[in-house]
Amino acid sequence: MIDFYSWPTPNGHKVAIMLEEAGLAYNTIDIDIQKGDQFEEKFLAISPNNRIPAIVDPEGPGGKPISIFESGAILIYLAEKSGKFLPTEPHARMDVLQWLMFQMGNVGPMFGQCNHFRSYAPEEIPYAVDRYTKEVGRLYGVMDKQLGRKEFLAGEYSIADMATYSWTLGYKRYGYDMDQYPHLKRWQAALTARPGVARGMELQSEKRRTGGMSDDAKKVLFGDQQYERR
Ligand SMILES: N[C@@H](CCC(=O)N[C@@H](CS)C(=O)NCC(=O)O)C(=O)O
Repeated sequence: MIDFYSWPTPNGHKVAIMLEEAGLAYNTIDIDIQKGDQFEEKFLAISPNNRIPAIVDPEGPGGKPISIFESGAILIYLAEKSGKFLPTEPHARMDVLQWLMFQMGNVGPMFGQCNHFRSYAPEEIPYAVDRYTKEVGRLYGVMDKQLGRKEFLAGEYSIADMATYSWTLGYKRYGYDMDQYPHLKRWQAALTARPGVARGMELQSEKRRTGGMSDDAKKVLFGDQQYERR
C-alpha cells in the first residue's frame, strides 16, 4: 500500500484527488507543516526540499520500493502505475504534460506568492501585491481561454486538471470573481461534481486551519528555522 505524506493544502489535494480518482490503496501520514514536521529527519529522507506531498510505494517499478517528492512527479508516477489520466498516445500525452508543467511552474508558484504577499507578509509591499495579483489574473485568463476551447485543460480529463483545480478555488483571496472567467467557472463546477475530487478534497479536512494563521505557524513556515534546520 502507498504511504501518502501530506497536509490539506493545494499541493496535497492534487495527489489526494489522484489517489481517489485512480482507486489506488493508500495510507495517509500527517505532516503538520505548521508545527514543523516537514523538518524531521525521517521526512527529509524522502522529501529533501521539506515540502509536502511525498509518497513511498513499497511496490515500485520492478517490485522495488520507491519514494517520490514533488507533486507533478508523483502525479505522473501514479498515472503510469494505474494506467489512468495520462494518455500513452504521444500528442495527447504531451498535451497533459505541458498543462501539468504550466501548473507546476506558473499557477503554484505565482498563486502561492500572491497569497503570501496579500495575506501573510509582515508589512504591506504594494509592488509585490500588485505584481502577483496581476500575474494570478493573467494565469486565470490563460486557463479560461484554453477551457473555452477544450472541455478540460488538455482535452480529456487528466492529472493536469487534478493538479490545477484546488489552486484556482481561492479566487476571493486573490481579489477575483469567477464570473470574470466563465469557462474556468464551468470547469471548476465539473470537477467539484466528481466524487473522486470530493473525496480527495475531504481527506485530512478536519485538520484544515479555520481562521488566520498563528504567529507560531508563521515562524515555522516563513521564519529562519527553515534555513537552519537542514
Ligand atoms: N513544488 C512542490 C511544492 C510543494 C509545497 O510548496 N508544499 C507546501 C504546502 S502547499 C509545503 O510543504 N510547505 C512547507 C514549508 O514551506 O516548509 C510540489 O508541487 O510538490
